Amino acid sequence: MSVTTSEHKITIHSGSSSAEILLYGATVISWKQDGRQRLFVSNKSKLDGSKPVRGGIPIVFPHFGPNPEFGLPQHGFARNSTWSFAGTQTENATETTVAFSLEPEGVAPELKGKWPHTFKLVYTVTLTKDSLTTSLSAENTGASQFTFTSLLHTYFAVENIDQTKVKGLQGKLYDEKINNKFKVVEENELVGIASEVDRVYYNVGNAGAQIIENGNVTAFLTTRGFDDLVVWNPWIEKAAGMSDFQEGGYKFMLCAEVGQIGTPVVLQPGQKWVGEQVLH
Ligand code: TA6
Repeated sequence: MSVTTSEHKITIHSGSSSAEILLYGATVISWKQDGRQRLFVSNKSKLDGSKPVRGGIPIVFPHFGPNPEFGLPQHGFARNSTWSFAGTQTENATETTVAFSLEPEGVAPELKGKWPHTFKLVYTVTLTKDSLTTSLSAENTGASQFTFTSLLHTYFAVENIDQTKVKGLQGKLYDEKINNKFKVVEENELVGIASEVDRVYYNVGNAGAQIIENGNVTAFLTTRGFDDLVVWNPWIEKAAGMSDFQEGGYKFMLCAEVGQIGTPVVLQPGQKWVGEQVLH
């Protein structure tokens, strides 16, 4: 049970587990259990703050996807900005929690002011021997309401995407723009990945989803505050087109991303929203 701080990164331990969080984007870039890395981070990813991390758990705020209205990059500014370390909240025999915060003055200089609202984000990372919980709160500290969408863009490490399925989505409605599919009912108990998949599943519920590899549950996530779940694998061509995606990396990753997308959050002045995921 320890917390180690460096100029750019916080490292926490709890039992035989560890996690590393960059101040840049408050991005979790490592989560190990007994030495086993649970998250995929491309070996060509930039970790120097020059661009969002290609892997780990990037934070998406104040909008999921492109947002021409404010001239912000895809997925907003949270993952492109250097957050402040807000200290250790818990450090005991079973869990360690560290906190990070971002307010308008902390937004990356080239993006500052583009989103014309006053806010405070607090992100906590809680590590136990068996789980990683990441929780985002967004508070409206201004004088007028604002609307946002948000998502935790978790890249799970998998042994082989060909042997990987997602369970928990049967009966849910999804959109998949790349294939011009909208409001499709997921009929499969197990969703396999055999080409590019980029789906927003709506109202998945707190029970979240499970990742099944070779018939075994190798990861599962639960959530509160995030209604939706994005499933993404860029597959061969899309991955090859990304300079920071390692050669063949698509085979060893699957994004299962809790998000609040379908019903944007509207915050009145003084109101706070919280969204959380628990990864096992
Ligand atoms: O994971 C959903 C998604 O919106 C995909 O469409 C893909 O663009 C992915 O995010 C990664 O986005 P990025 O901006 O990190 O390349």
